[in-house]
Amino acid sequence: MIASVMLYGLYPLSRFIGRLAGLWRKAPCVYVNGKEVWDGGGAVSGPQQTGLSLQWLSAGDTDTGPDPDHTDTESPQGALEISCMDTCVNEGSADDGKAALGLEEETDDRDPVMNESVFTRTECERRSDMDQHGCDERMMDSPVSDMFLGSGSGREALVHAGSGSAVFDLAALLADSQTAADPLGWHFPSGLGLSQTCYCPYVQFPAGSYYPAFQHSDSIEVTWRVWEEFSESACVDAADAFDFSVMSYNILAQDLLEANPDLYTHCPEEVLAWDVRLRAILKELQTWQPDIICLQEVQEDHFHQQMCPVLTEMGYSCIYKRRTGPKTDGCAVCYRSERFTQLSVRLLEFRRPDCELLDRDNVAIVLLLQPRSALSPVCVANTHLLFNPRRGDVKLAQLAIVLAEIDVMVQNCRSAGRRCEVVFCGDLNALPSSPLWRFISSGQLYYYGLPAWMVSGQTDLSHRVHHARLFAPLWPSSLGVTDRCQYKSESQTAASGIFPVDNRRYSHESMLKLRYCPAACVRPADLELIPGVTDKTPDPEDMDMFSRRFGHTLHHSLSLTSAYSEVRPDTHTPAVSTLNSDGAAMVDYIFYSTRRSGSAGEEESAGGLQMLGRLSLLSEADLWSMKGLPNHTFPSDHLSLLVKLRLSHSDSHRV
Ligand code: KL2
Repeated sequence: MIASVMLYGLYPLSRFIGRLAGLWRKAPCVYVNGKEVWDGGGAVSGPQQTGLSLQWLSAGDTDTGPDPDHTDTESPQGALEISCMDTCVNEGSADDGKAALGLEEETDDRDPVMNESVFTRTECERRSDMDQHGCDERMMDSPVSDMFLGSGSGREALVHAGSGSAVFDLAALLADSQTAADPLGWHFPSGLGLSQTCYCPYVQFPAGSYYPAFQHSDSIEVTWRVWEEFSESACVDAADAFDFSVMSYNILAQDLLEANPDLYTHCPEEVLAWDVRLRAILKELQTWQPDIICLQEVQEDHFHQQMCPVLTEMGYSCIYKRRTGPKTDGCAVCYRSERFTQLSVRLLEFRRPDCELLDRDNVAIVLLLQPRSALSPVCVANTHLLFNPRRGDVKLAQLAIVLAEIDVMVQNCRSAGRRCEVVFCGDLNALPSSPLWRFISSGQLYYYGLPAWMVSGQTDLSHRVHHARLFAPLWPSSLGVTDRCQYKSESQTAASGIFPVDNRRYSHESMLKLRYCPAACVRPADLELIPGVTDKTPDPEDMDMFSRRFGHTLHHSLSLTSAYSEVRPDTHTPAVSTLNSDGAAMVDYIFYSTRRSGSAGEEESAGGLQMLGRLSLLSEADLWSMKGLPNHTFPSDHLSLLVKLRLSHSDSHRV
């Protein structure tokens, strides 16, 4: 009897009280490697998604794209060792390479998070296993870290101190930096931000249950960014194609970060330190090794002293263009020299002293790259357009200059009888579906009367009484760029403009432009009223016809598609590429030459690039569940964009 009372009465009661006490002690939340990060939002997955980035890594050096048979689901660490040895090591044995790349599991005795208050001993069981393997295997005393902190002795520091040959030791630095920056147990098994280990401290049965509570200590994996494959849409055999990857990444210049501290009040101080961010950025580049890297907000001194030497050692050739004016950052394009040669390059400054509209300091790089194993060149453009949400007029003019420069490269190729595909990357400071975005995607924009703030869609200023609006011409003809976003030919330059060509006679075209220009449509206050003549207001339909004819529509003739869509295809939540205290948005893009559709017969000669895959973006909720950007995983206030594109050889000779 007493035994029955104890079994059916006291035991459940004691479990119930115990569970209540447990709940009081600790809220049910998820820890990622020692940090409370996840409250139910975000993408949670099993290890199968890890395989996607492994496919990427293992296929990185070939032209054949990810191996569809590669379904390696072994432990992520082991898998990464294999794939990185394949892709990263140029010199030395595979073992040397593994060590040099710093891919051993890591540990750090200085970890402040590794204490009993965060993890119970049971919860840490798996982690301790990992740590034991990783202890002391990482490369120590990297001389490069000195250089990264600005006190090193330059390029020599990049060479591994102990090795006979001058083996580049970026990885030792990365291993060292990883452990210095990250808490014990934190690991990136297959790429930055991918498949981190999470610990779920409690899985509870409903209160009052007779069943004993699970003290569940298994880890789960949170895959923040997944590799999305589109290779099934590939129209061409891998053997008949040149596959290459492109990254666009605004890495947040440290000077800008420090100039706008209000944007980063949500961030713990340690994630804002440049040396920590630099290491994470380099680690990310090292992980993916894109064939072409387009960076924005690259601080000049950081680039020349720290990033360029490392990227050069990684096999990249780099081009840098600093902004004009006092701001210290700019754009960079780096390409893997073993895959491309450079045919030409243009460094663009948007500030034009003779043009009142173009008075901002943004820049762009446009270059023509020749793939080593393909016939036709690829034009790569990279820019960071003006931020100011009110100045859509300036953004459009800056964009038109980039498009005109791309057009020159494409036309030059055409006149040499070759096709030229285009990849246009950048932080455009404009939202998807904004007029600016639609202009790039559709090739035309009817802008007459459009409020300038509306162009980029960044803010809603409709409550304002006065709006600066867009009227023709958007920029003066002296800029030499037509409303088709092409440079004027000599004869066009001479014939254009409202002013007389020969200083004696107005051309018919000029007179028509005067008649229908906005100024001509404003009724003078003292205009004498003549019935049927001066009381007539222009017919909107007429206006529309004449606006279209006389330059109220902007065109371009490049056929471009955005690699990223507005919503995440899996969750249908808006995808964002940047987040700070002011909010989140998608402002970064990779546009690529569209494969023009036609009948089945025409398809083969349609040209264009095909997207084989891309690294997914995240939603705003995902990012806030990681405490916003930058965070311990993502070192900038932007996410990197990464796509894999296919250029087919069979199109190369077609123009
Ligand atoms: O939106 V950006 O961040 O593409 O990540 O581009 C600009 C802004 C960058 C270069 O000018 O500096 C940031 N409020 C918020 N962000 C600003 C501001 C501002 N007033 N000014 C510059 N930036």
